[in-house]
Amino acid sequence: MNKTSVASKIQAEVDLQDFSKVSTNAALTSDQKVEFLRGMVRIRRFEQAALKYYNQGCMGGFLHLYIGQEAVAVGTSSLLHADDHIITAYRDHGHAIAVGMDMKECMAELFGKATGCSKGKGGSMHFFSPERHYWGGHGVVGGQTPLGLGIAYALKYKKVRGATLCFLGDGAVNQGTYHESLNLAGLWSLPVVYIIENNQYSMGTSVERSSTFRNCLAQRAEGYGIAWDTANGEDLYEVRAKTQGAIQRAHKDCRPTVLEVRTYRYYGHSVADANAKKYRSTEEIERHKNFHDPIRLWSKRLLDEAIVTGKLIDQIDEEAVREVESAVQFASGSPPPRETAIFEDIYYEVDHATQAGCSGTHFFR
Ligand SMILES: Cc1ncc(C[n+]2csc(CCOP(=O)(O)OP(=O)(O)O)c2C)c(N)n1
Repeated sequence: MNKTSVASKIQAEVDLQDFSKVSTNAALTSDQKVEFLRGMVRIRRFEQAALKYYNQGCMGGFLHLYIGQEAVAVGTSSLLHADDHIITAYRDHGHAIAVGMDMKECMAELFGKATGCSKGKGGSMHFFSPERHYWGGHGVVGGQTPLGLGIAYALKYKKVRGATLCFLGDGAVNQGTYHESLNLAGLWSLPVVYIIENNQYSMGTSVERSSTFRNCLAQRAEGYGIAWDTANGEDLYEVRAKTQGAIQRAHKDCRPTVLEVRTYRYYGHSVADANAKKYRSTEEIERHKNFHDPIRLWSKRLLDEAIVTGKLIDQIDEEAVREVESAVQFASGSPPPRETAIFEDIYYEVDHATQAGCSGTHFFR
């Protein structure tokens, strides 16, 4: 091989790595790229305010922050089509805002108010918006994985060309329910995309201490006959390119995918996790903040591409801060749920005394 062809091979490899040139990204307009920045900044500002008011005692329950992972929610949800669905775990604020939920209804939910997206009865871990195909916010680790499978099953059953994006953490990949879901997703060929947000820790346990397949969790999908891939969660272009491939597989071939996105959370597992620095060093956290922050990196990219100015970045930030402030005002001024609301929005079935029931045959056969 002569020198020129080696150089062109290297160049080709470099191009392959440049996800800005993948068609899904190449088609982006400048306005869309700026919107992604706005999307990530809005999530971060929302959560910074959530932390402040949680510490002031304005919220009950837990608060799990998504700060550091914003490119995953914004990148993946920017690709959703009208018939696609999304479901996640308890670290759910970022996905909710990314799918277009109003910050006011989200903040009111954190404040436990009747105007919240779950009428103030769900709290931080249970944001829902069925009209936006956002199926929550689930507190049981891995509990959302069979539910996501069920949504994908419904799409196929109803012959709707859609995909379900089901997010889970690196700790949830060791739950039996996830493996049962993967088995059925592969066996029944369902249009589901399992997105593992590998933020490297499940509570205080690092992924190295809790999982086999240490360098790659997604590879386990092979055993279930499912396609898999990995993405760098600090790079919006890469997240989008890889997610796009998975969504296409769901839409065109009705096949599942497992996509592992490497990311990082800056705060503890929840706000209650005051010992976050016991299981990871300050240097590690600072390194991520300084060199791998998705908002910083995206801002720099847009500056380099001359799509934004420093002034515009500041303006986007100020607007987000103002939006959050008015969401806090709305939430604190809203009424709590009525006492009787505790008996509402509960699913139950009455076991009718029918002949079938009496004969011992299951009524819902
Ligand atoms: C079935 C079940 N077991 C244990 C818990 C307690 N728990 C809550 S979060 C969590 C860690 C999950 O970590 P991971 O899936 O990596 O998600 P991350 O917090 O990193 O987003 C555990 C063990 C739970 N909520 N549900």
